[in-house]
Amino acid sequence: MKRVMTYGTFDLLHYGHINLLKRSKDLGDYLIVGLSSDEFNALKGKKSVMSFEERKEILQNIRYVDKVVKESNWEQKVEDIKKYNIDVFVIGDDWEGKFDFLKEYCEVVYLPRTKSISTTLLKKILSEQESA
Ligand code: C2G
Repeated sequence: MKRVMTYGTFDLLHYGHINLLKRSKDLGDYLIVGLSSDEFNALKGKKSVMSFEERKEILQNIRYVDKVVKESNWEQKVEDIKKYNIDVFVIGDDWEGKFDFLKEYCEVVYLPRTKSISTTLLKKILSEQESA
């Protein structure tokens, strides 16, 4: 049983996220997502439209996702990899190189981001529609 883990905010879930989750699951048999808490998002300089609970509810209903745990800080990845016996850490290549220190504990894979879609773009469209 090959265990894969990824992390993210996954706000306003879109096909770029789904594409990442699908490819992550294809790297093994079991996929855990470390979902950024609202507090950790603030640390990342992000304010999500949907709360942690709402984002968690959506992720838990994605066929590729087997477990959702809370991501509360930058430091928890090593302990998560040990706690959940993770074989592969995977994340989008906007993070290329940033998590190479995890290679000591598991395989590290950076997947190409899906072009032309992002939460930021969706937020922009939503706010333009609101003000229209
Ligand atoms: N993603 C993607 N293509 C997009 C948008 C996002 O492949 N068009 C990927 C990102 O690369 C990331 C995942 O989807 O792997 C979740 O994206 P975000 O919610 O923006 O996550 P991020 O803020 O990058 O959080 O500790 C790591 C951080 O929590 C990652």
